[in-house]
Amino acid sequence: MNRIDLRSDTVTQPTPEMRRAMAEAEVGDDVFGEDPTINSLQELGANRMGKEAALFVPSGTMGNLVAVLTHCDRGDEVILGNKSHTYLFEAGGTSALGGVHPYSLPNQPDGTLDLGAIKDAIRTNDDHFPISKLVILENTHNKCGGVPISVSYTRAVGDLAHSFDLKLHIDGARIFNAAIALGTTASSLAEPADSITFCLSKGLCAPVGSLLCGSKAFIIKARRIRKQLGGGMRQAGVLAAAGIVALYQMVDRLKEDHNRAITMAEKLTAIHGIHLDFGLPMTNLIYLSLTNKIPFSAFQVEEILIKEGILVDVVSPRSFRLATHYWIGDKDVDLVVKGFQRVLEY
Ligand code: TLP
Repeated sequence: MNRIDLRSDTVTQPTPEMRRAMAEAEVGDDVFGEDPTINSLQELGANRMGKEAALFVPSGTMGNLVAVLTHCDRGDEVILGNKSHTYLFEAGGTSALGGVHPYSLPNQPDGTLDLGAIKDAIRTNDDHFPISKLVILENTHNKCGGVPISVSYTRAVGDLAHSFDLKLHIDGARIFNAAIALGTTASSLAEPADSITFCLSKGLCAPVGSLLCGSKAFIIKARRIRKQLGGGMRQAGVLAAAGIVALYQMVDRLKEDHNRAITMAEKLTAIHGIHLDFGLPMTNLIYLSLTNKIPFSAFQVEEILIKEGILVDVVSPRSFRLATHYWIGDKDVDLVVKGFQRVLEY
């Protein structure tokens, strides 16, 4: 790769080991449950999350959608954060396709939802109301700066939800980043949840796919819903093979992405006119804004950086998100800092 692509960790390309494993993968028809590589990946993924079973889905978005449609019927309600990916960036799929009503609560700066607000949002039994069925948490929380959500908070939400007969789903697209940042395991973060989605195709570098994990009964139902959505794949073991490599080889090294994000953020914040929106990053996502001393918009800065081969994600007219990942090395960190310096310290 000769450009420095910080737009997302979704841009990561498969490693040489993944490409080899893909070429050599044993495959079968997964709609018949006969793809041995998918079956191995599902077993491995379920194991990593401490759940009974898992389902390979093409994307994190489909994983979350299948989870909501498995937990909820039409007219039910899901309680979730107003900055969550499911609420903001999944094209309203849960309401469009499932008739599931969203009850959004403000995400706190640390990515959490206030426990009292969750309790207040749970509906009483009244014909006027939708039926509260599900709470969704996101870990790490993308729009709250990639912040990891603790085991104790997750447990408190799980206990609250379960005491009212609701379920808890975690959008754990970056759950391994959270686990590494908190010095814990993904399975302890997933333990209070009835279901969790995690992505293989972000920091873990696999080209495609996510796993939805939960109880055996939940996954049997989820499998039928994936089929309804057209997500039943055939010889997709070629994709799952990369996911297996991802789980064995790419998890522990996420620490390097976090360290590079901190270094990059420290150097960027020393540049006149840059403000870190959430302080130093705790994982691999850096959010930064231009102070009002800078006469350019984020779009103008983006355009100049593109000419230098640096790609950033503009998230508002004055701010950016930069994601570090496997394909961003120490030299790239320096080049990015120099790029911003050249543009802003003109
Ligand atoms: N997030 C993407 C964009 O859609 C914003 C990104 O670049 O970060 N949950 C979370 C927390 C996510 O950040 C994403 C992707 C998803 C789910 C959806 O995953 P995919 O892209 O596989 O559908």
